Amino acid sequence: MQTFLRRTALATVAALALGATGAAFAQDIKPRIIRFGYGLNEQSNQGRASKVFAQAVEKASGGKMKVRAIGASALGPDVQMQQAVIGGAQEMMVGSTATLVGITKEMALWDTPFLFNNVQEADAILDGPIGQKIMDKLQEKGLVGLVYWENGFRNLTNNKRPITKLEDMDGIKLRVMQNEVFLNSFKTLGANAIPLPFSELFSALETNTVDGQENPFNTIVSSKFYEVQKYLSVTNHVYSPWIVMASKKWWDGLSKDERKVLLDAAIQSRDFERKDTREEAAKAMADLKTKGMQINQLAPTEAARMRDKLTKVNAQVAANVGMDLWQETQNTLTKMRSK
Ligand code: TK8
Repeated sequence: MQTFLRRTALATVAALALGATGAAFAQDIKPRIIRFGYGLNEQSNQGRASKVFAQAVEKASGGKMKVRAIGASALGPDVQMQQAVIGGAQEMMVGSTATLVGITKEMALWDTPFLFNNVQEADAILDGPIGQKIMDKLQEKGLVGLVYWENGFRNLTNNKRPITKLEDMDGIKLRVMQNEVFLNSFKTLGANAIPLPFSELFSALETNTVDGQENPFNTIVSSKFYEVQKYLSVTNHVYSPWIVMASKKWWDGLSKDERKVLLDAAIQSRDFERKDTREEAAKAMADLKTKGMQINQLAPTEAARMRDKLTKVNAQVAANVGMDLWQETQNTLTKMRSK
């Protein structure tokens, strides 16, 4: 902040000395710096796509806009970054939609267990009118949603036993995201669900504060959970998006051109990210097996039993997001599936 003020003051003095207008001059010498925070490591799908976003912004703006992508929760875990972005202390971030539910209740739609059967369904709904409608709801809360990235289908890891049936969940101390739907889902399945920020997860696993966690293959690889987890059970129990967001306070002060640069770059990063994530996920199981994890696939009959148990969670989601939105989503999915 100090250096920022000093630099601005210097630029103004220099601009006056040269007879240029302060604003035009400042823009010439001082690129707009955009702090873009994320939670995972630099060596992750999230880190790679953040870099793609930063490069695209820099290129399209001719260097006038510079994105500082800051990973590994160095700017704080998702919940803290969301508050900083709302307040304008941080310009942008990418993070979970699950931790946004306290801000925009409609985001809970994405937490519905077994909502999507495959990534094609996820892309179609997220990038279609339903995804847009939910994203637009953020604006009244001080956030501007740009695009959804793929976090992915979540799977369970733990140190107690392979999860082969519903009953295996019994009493497992399972870290969940800070989100009511996840908390209730896993309580309903019999686990001892404990909400924790992602940034505290590795050490919680390492110290046996929790027995397990659930995240997509990619994150189990990039966050090295295989070092502290023995069993991986492929459940695909829910598809999680990430969302790229900007501070509305800050966004409102940008020019039309600057906004277009950011939105175009966000779309470019999204397309890269989904492809990269899917390629990595396809190789991840073999990779994790080599790294010593014991992997099992949840049988469809057991997935069905879990799904049955979770219908009351679905009712809670429907009530949270509103019946109209819930019904519109179910109808759209039904139509897609009948094709
Ligand atoms: C990273 C998180 C992570 C999410 C979680 O900041 O918390 O488990 O899946 O990707 O957003």
